[in-house]
Amino acid sequence: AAATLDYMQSRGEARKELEQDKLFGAYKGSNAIVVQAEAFQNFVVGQSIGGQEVTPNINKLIGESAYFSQFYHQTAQGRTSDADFAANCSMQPVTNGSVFIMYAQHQFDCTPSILKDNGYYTAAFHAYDGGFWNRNNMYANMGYDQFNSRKSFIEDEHVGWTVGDKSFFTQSVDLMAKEQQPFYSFLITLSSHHPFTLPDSVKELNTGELDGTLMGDYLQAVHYVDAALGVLVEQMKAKGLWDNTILVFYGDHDNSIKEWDTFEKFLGKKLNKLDREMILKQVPLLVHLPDGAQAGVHPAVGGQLDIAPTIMHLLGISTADQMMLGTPLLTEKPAEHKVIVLRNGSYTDGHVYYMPSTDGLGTGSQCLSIDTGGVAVDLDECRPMTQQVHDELSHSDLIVTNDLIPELHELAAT
Ligand code: GP9
Repeated sequence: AAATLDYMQSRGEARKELEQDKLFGAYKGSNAIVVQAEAFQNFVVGQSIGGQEVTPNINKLIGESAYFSQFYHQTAQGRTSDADFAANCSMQPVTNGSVFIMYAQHQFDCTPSILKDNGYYTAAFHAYDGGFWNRNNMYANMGYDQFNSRKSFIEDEHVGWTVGDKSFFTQSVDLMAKEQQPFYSFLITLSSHHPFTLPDSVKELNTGELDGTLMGDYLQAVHYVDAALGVLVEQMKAKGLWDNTILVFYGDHDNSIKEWDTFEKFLGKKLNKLDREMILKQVPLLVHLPDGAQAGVHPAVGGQLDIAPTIMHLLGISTADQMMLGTPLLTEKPAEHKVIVLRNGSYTDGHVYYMPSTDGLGTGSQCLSIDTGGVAVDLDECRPMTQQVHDELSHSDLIVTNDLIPELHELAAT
């Protein structure tokens, strides 16, 4: 526990140093709405098919929001629940299983409880059964004041598994507008869940030669979710929430499609090993600030573990003493030597990307250059980061599986 405390305190010191930054507290007292979009991957952003934009609303939002073009999901078997845990608690999920199910009774330092301690009303919104991924129990433990699950929504427009994201967002903003401010709202979409079956009434994309393929259905689904995001923005503006709320939008994980030929047909190019990794591991991150500052493409590397520290940084809430692994992404200058660690042991600094061997013997490990499009480079290019990766994964495993945080807080207080 002492070694883990030392490591976690070093992560807190890294965030503490960044508190000198002019963006620390620049949006103090703002509301925060975080949208976790089901299977929304980065490769679709900015793309078109048959002359039609796949993500017109995101493309427009990039002009007035920070868009992180090299942002990674950090999920494993817990899929959507892993993304939620990583983004709200800034901790690596477990390799096998789901923290939400296996360790829901453990204590973590997560956004809902931290903001609640700072006067925020905190609510989660997900129009599905509250027991799925054990959310009822995990959300109570994370400190949410309210969890709006399926029973809080009218299914006036059924898309895929439940009410469509357009109506989900409209109904969620109606609920938020009645809440005390400042509030923290965490919304999980569902319309773009595999196998991406949308009713014809909501299909607005001409998928051409991909029509009838899983990729065509996926593009149709993300086009609908993008339109729903447009509805969310309009509803926020209509309720007077656009100019006093930080809006965060990110994808949770990949779309499970395995037919690489359909990716190549859509993207119009052959895909090398790095291209495939980037497609599988990158999701978009958009951060709209109340004054529209920081707009444009941010190439600095980031991951889902950085979302909670980023929100706290902007709100001026110190996380120096919180047991979190991430660092804020919106700072005057990007954090130095930042390394994004994925749960399977892959890692990147934004310039090289390390892929562990599948045989576990290290023989097939590869270090690929991102800067030169996937050229394999000497493993020594990646080695400087291995200690950071080992520390992040091993200390996180210990904290998550042993409920160390109460003990670490006690040790830190002595
Ligand atoms: C249902 C949904 C499942 O609540 O979150 O998503 P999944 O984890 O299967 O991607």
